[in-house]
Amino acid sequence: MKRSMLVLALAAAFGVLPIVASVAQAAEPVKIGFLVKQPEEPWFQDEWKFAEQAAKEKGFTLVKIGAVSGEKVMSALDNLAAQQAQGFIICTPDVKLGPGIVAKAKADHLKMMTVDDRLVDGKGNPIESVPHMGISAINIGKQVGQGIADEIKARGWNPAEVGAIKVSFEQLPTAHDRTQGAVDALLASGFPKANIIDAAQAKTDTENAFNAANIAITKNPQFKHWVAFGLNDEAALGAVRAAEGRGFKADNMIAIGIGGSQSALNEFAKPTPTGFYGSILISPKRHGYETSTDMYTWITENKEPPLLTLSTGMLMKRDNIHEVRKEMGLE
Ligand code: FCA
Repeated sequence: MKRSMLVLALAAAFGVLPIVASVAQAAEPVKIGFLVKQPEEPWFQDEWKFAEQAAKEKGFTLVKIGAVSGEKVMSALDNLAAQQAQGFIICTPDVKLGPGIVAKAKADHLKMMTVDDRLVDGKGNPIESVPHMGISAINIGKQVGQGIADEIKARGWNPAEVGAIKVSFEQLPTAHDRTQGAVDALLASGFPKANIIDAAQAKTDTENAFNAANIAITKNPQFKHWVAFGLNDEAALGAVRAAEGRGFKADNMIAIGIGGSQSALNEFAKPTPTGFYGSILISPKRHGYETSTDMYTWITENKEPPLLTLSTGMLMKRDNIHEVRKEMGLE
């Protein structure tokens, strides 16, 4: 403090104030955008919450933006540039926007990082030059499939009488990989391939999963029990609600989601168990806090984040919520 006053006094005395002013400008306040494709989804609210925590700790401004379409993304980036932001983190509404987003970020002089959904180029290959934090989708999918297979066994169900609803969203690579992992684990456990029913959802929310699962159940009256999985908790919940509507309650339904945020916790908090048996808890803390901190370090120290980070998950059920949340650093 004293020293800076001395510098100012000397500067004033020697008439070099303009130089001091430009040095001060060099340490501009840091502003980082955090764009998410589905702001109403609890997972993304958690990511924002942890990004806010990083902002408070490091002293930067976080600009939270719900970017539900390509147009919104593009105008948000111009807006961020106009507000003198230096970088952003994005979970894009469509991974195929990849080349357009990269070009826009460059034109707007914004550093960029992706989270959850990795951008693809014109050929559908991941854009590897953009630092990304995602989940190890195949492995987490396998945890889903294994959890379901174990529970089928524990209940003594005959797999021939069990239908599996695969709520799919093939246009998103991480969704493809997650459900593929679940299928792989189910098949490895001896589950019949013919009993896996594809239920394609039009959007990754509960309502669209409900519609897709409802058709799958109606078309397959031969099954006595059902299991279900999809890319997130919303997908699994949609299938659970559809099954309930057809009379398949907790005794006859085993669904495991992915996420473990408020959608799953609300379901577990219901006094009577539902068909939503479990969720693979993934880390909104790493995805929100770590990405924002990485971006801050990139801006302030010019240290680029690792190009690819994949986070892991743990099976959370009604009876181990607190253990698992503690283990993942959430409690
Ligand atoms: C995707 C899904 C989200 C969440 C995230 C980690 O973006 O759509 O629900 O699972 O990956």
